[in-house]
Amino acid sequence: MDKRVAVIGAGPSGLAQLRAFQSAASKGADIPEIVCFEKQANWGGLWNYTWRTGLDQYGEPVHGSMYRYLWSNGPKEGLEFADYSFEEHFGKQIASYPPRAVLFDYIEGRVNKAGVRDWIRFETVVRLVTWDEKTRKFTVTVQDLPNDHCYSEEFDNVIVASGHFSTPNVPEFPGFDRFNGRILHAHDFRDAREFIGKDILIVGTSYSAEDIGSQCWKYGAKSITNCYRTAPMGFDWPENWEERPLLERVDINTATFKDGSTKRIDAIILCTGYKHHFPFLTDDLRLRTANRLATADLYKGVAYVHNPALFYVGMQDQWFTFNMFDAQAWWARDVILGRIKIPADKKELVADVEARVAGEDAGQDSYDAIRYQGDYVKELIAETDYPSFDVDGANEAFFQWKKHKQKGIMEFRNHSYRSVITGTMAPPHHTPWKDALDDSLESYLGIEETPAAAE
Ligand code: FAD
Ligand code: NA7
Repeated sequence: MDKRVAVIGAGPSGLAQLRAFQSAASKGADIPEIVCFEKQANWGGLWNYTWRTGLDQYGEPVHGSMYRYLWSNGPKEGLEFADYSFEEHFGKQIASYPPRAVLFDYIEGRVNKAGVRDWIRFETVVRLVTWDEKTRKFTVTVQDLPNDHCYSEEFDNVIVASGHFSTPNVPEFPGFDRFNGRILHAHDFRDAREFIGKDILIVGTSYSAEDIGSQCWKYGAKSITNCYRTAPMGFDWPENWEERPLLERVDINTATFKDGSTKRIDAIILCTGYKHHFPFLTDDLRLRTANRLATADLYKGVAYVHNPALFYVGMQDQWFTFNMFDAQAWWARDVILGRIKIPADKKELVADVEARVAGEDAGQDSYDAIRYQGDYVKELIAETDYPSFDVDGANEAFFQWKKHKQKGIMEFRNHSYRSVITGTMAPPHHTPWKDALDDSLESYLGIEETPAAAE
């Protein structure tokens, strides 16, 4: 096949795309030339931890938003690859909420096995993508960062897999310029030990707020206060954690909230979400969407309605992650291979998006949202040869997870669930989450360090 396909990003979504094409090739399909551009020096996307914040060694915005001591915030049974189980990777079943390093190892295991590393040009940032209506090709301009060299190449398809939890949404509150403490966004949070003994204010009520607050609590912050714009999280928090209405202003070291109450604080962590940000795409190609399950302008949640030669993988808000990226990547692959036809009439593409938006809006609660995204995964899988798996079973793991969080927000990670890929029950972890201060792979898997390694 003389087609060329560019994949932007080698995080879980981009790697799913590479694995999808490699899987087809291994079954005898004639596949296009695949070139994946990754601005970091290694793959794994957000799971590739960096201590850096701000700008990297080349002056590029640091992609990483993950922090030390991060453990999976949902059960691994909800994200397991259908073609590469945890048991296949680790040689045994492991507990249900692995720390970052363990999940990185798992993500890497599948693509090492597939042998696709050579398809990736690392430390190469995509600067500009343009479309030529006459030639019906994309021109992708990149910068090879170590060699400080820019060049352009032509492609028949572009798959954007650059993630959307990297460019922070940073609101400002009155008095920030006079606050006598640190103000940071979750994107720049790295080590909870920085906040030992401190009174922390967290703005926001979603995953980052819950988890960064829990980290700070676990590693010894004096108190956690989180404030909400819409509604409190409502968990049964430890006694040194409270929820207040939204911040109104800060004065030197005091926060004043919408209900007029005040609190002395040492640091403010803005857990206020992220922006879909694609500075490398021209106006006609750039996805503009809110962070939701039914993204704007993506037919089947993947093909860009204004130019279906362009695909976006992983742009939805996420209950399902790795297995959903797989479902999308297999589907995009099959369009490119000519196995799936996208309707020629744009009205049909737009109608598909509208139906997805209406479907999401009809849901009443997060249980409906999980089912909705599960149904979406099922829909895509049914159209490709991605191994089918028990999506309802994965939904069930999410439902249990939500119940476990309600029961004990600092204990939910001590629970275990059954794999929907191998049917095996996960063992309980050897140490309760709140007491497990070492987040290394060795510690989690119970691997004894050799004396040499420990030195
Ligand atoms: P990313 O992982 O963001 O990867 C995108 C890649 O694109 C990066 O490698 C980046 O360097 C590259 N890139 C970006 N721009 C360019 C460019 N211009 N040129 C070249 N390369 C580029 N999910 C879970 O399932 N479980 C969890 O516990 C979990 N915890 C999370 C915790 C945090 C703090 C965050 C922020 C997210 C978490 N997620 C979690 C969700 C996460 O989004 C997914 O797990 C996954 O990382 C998304 O993969 P991705 O490939 O779409 O994006
Ligand atoms: P989310 O899930 O997008 O949540 C953003 C939160 O920030 C949410 O609670 C918002 O409140 C709040 N927010 C946003 N803007 C403001 C302003 N201006 N003022 C007050 N509050 C605001 O982002 P997360 O970082 O928590 O999670 C993203 C991913 O990272 C997720 O997949 C996890 O796995 C990890 P709202 O409810 O809209 O009032």
